[in-house]
Amino acid sequence: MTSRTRVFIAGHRGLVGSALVRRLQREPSIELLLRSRAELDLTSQAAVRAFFESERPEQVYLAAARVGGILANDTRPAEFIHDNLVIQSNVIDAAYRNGTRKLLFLGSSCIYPKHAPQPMPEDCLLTGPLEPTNEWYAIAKIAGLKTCQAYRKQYGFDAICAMPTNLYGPGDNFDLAGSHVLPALIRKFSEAVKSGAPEVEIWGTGKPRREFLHVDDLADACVFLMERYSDLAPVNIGWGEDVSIAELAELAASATGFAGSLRFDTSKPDGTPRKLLDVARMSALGWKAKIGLAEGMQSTIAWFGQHYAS
Ligand code: GFB
Repeated sequence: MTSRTRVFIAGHRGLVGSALVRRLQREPSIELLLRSRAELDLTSQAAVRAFFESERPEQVYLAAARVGGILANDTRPAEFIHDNLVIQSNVIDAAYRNGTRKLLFLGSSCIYPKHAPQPMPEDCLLTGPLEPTNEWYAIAKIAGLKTCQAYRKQYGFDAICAMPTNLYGPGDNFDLAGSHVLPALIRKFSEAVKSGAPEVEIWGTGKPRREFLHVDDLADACVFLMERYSDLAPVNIGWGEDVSIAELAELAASATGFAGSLRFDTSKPDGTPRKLLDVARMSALGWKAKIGLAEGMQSTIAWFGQHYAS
C-alpha cells in the first residue's frame, strides 16, 4: 500500500478549516493532521516548531487566523494585526524548516486598496490606501502573502497564496458583535420571525456592494490550487458577481420568512464601497465556483436553525 500524504490544516475548527476537513476527508490518499487550540497554540513559536519537528506534515493549509466582521476589525485592531502576524510567521517558517513540500496561505480580498478598480485584479495590490476599518487585518494578510513570496524567492519553498472574497456557510460565526454581515442577517431575521419583531436593523446605508462565496466552494478551490498551482502570484477566489447590502438583506429576509421592515442605521460604518474580485486567473486555471447565493443562503439558514435553535 502506498503511504498517504500527511496534511496539516491549521485552524481546522474555523469556517474555512472545517470546510477543508469536509473536502479532504473525501480524498483517500490524504491523512489529516488536526490539532485543537488546546493541543497546539499557534501563537507559540516553540509549540509550532515542536509540532512540525515531530509530525513533519507534507502539505499545509494555513487557515488559522483572527477574523471578524467590520465592527470586530474596527474595535480590536491590536488582536487582528498581532495574532495574524504571529500565527502565519510561526507556521510558514516551521513548515519550511521541517520539509513541508507545499503550503497554501489564505489571505483576504481586503488586502486590495479601498478604491481599487472593480473587479479587483491580483496586481492592484499595494497600488493605493487600504480601507481604514480593516487595515490592521489587511496589513497582516499582506505580510503573510509577502512572507510566502520571500520564502519562495530565497529558499525555493513552494508556498502559494489564495485570496478569497467574503465567505459564508456552515460553521460561521453568528455572534452579532464579531460576525460578518451574512450570518448576522440570518440571525437577526430568524430571531425577528420567532419573536414577532416588526423591524430589523441593518448597519450602514445598505449601499456597499459585496461578493459572497460559499466556503465549500473555497475549500474545493484550495485543494485544486494545492494540486495544480505553484507560483509567486496570489490567486483570487470569488463568485464573480456582487450584490448591495440592501439586496442581500432582502434576500435574507425572504429566505428566513421575515415580512417586516428594514431600518438602516447609518451611525454604523459602511466600510469599503465595493469589493468584487477579478477571478480571471482562477478561471484560466480551469476552476469555477458552483454554489450560488440563494442556494448557499438556504443551507446556511438550515445549519443555523440546527445549531442555534433556542
Ligand atoms: O461583512 P462585514 O462585517 O465586513 O460588513 P466587510 C459588510 C457590510 O455589511 C458593511 C454591513 O457595509 C456593514 O456595515 N452590515 C449591515 C453589517 N448589517 C450588518 C450586520 O448586522 N453585521 C455586519 N457585520 N455587517 C470585512 C473585513 O469587511 O470583510 C474583514 O472587516 C474581512 O477584514 C472580511 O476582510 C472579508 O466586508 O466590510
